[in-house]
Amino acid sequence: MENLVKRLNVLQNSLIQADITKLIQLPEIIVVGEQSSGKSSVLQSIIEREILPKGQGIVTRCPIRIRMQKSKEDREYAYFEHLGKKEFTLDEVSEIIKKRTEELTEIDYVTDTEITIDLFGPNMTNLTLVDLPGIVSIASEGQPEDIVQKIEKIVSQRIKSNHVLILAITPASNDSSNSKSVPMAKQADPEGLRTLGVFTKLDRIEKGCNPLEMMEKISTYFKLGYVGVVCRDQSDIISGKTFEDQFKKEAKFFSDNDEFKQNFEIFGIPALRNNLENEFRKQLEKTLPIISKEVDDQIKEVDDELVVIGNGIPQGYYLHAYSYTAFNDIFLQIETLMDGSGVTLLSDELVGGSLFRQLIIDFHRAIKLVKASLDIQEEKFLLYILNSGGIEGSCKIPNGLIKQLVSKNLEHLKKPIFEFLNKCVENIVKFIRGLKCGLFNQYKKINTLFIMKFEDILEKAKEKIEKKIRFLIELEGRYIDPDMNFSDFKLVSYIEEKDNKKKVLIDDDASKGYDDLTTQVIKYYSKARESLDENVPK
Ligand SMILES: Nc1nc2c(ncn2[C@@H]2O[C@H](COP(=O)(O)OP(=O)(O)OP(=O)(O)O)[C@@H](O)[C@H]2O)c(=O)[nH]1
Ligand SMILES: [Mg+2]
Repeated sequence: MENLVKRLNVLQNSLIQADITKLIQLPEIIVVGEQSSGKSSVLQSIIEREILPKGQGIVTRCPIRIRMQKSKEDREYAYFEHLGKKEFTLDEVSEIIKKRTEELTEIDYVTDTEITIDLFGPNMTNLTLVDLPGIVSIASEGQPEDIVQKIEKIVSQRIKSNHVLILAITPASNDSSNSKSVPMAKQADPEGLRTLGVFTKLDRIEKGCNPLEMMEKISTYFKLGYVGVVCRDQSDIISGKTFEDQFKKEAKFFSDNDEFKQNFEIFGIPALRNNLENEFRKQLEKTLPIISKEVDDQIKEVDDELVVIGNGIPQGYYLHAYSYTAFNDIFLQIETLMDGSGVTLLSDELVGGSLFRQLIIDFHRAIKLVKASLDIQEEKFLLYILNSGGIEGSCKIPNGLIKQLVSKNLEHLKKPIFEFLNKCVENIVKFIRGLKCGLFNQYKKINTLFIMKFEDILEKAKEKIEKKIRFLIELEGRYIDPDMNFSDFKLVSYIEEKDNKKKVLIDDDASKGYDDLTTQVIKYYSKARESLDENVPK
């Protein structure tokens, strides 16, 4: 047991020095219970040393870890983790805890920052005990509103690890069915496999209550058993009653009571201490190998990470060469993914160059599917020609009309063109984000910055391209080839009917003109579409 505790403390010191106590929780005994239920009194009675501050209200306002160690020297002394190698007498401990508590709780009324004390002495029991602030139901005057939740959080965080033995304190002076420690312990240890029940203040049980019955009622949960104790009350403390006196008084109290006497093994601080030593030893034997494996696993994880991280960035002249090689690696990767030589068997979808090739094929296909439509009624067409001829009249299809209709049709091409642009941009981003290289694995921030910068440039380039697309579409709509043939046609009739209803009569020539227009628009549109299509290489 001594050896185990020594190993445990060495391990704990290493964890504290490496600042990784939160990663690996070591075996310890933690007291849980409501405010003033007697948690500190129980711990102190186990330690048999007057070291914890006493008083009214919330006395314990931060976790206090006490590591007891049997030593060969014939004297007792203490070290505080926050005070380094300085040695203290046990009489000084209580005051130092008080002072440190005040320092730690200057801002927050209660805190999770702990005080760690090492106690050494020839008669010390090898245990690691942690005292916690007491659970409260409401905030009292002068206490912050969120104190209830804060304390609950501190307690639940501390006891959740499977390596912790929970000492669930319930004052027998109150109605035990209202125990606050049991529900808290149940959250962390639902089956009670690592929880020991402690009933305090058995000397304060109201007349007419049957303590044994009351204890048994809630004790089915405690698989490690339960113990009833009597610690010192305020008057005992004021009158300077020693622990020896306390244990004598406690033993007399239990032996004087017929019911308690019959169940002697579950009463008194000595019974609790025996029980705890046993359970703590079992816990150490059980958990130290698991912890050792946890440490090994974490070392392996860190080692693997170190391999990935590699050597640091060189300085001075070599930095240029390093950056050049690193970025060259990235561009080489882009190049090989684009030409297909860098593709591995691992991909289960189109990647790199082949993906962009597919996007291009889809684009050309989509563009060809957008057909021209005339979108003008024959009557309107004739009216337009009549009106555009003015007083002199016209026998030609005006260029303006063709331009208008071609432009209107070209507008429909914007959808597939912009869709293609968006898909390209999306896939370029995906492509860049998926790049793997030593520099990026090693320096996540450089990777993030590279991607951010790249996306920034890409966004600006996309805006420029969008502008250019709009410009090209507009340009195509404006241009009419003077060498293209128009067939002449005669506009014959536009008369009013006898019933005065306006109606356009179309004869053969007029229909021919309309057909001509259709042909011309389709011709111009197809040429314009082709020319736009050619902007994207096949
Ligand atoms: N009569 C009697 N008084 C007790 C017993 N145990 C503790 N007390 C008294 O109850 C009061 C509170 O005890 P503490 O040990 O400070 O209680 P705590 O749970 O640590 O309190 P907080 O840290 O404030 O949550 C003190 O005055 C103790 O002397 C007991 O078994 N019998
Ligand atoms: Mg306390």
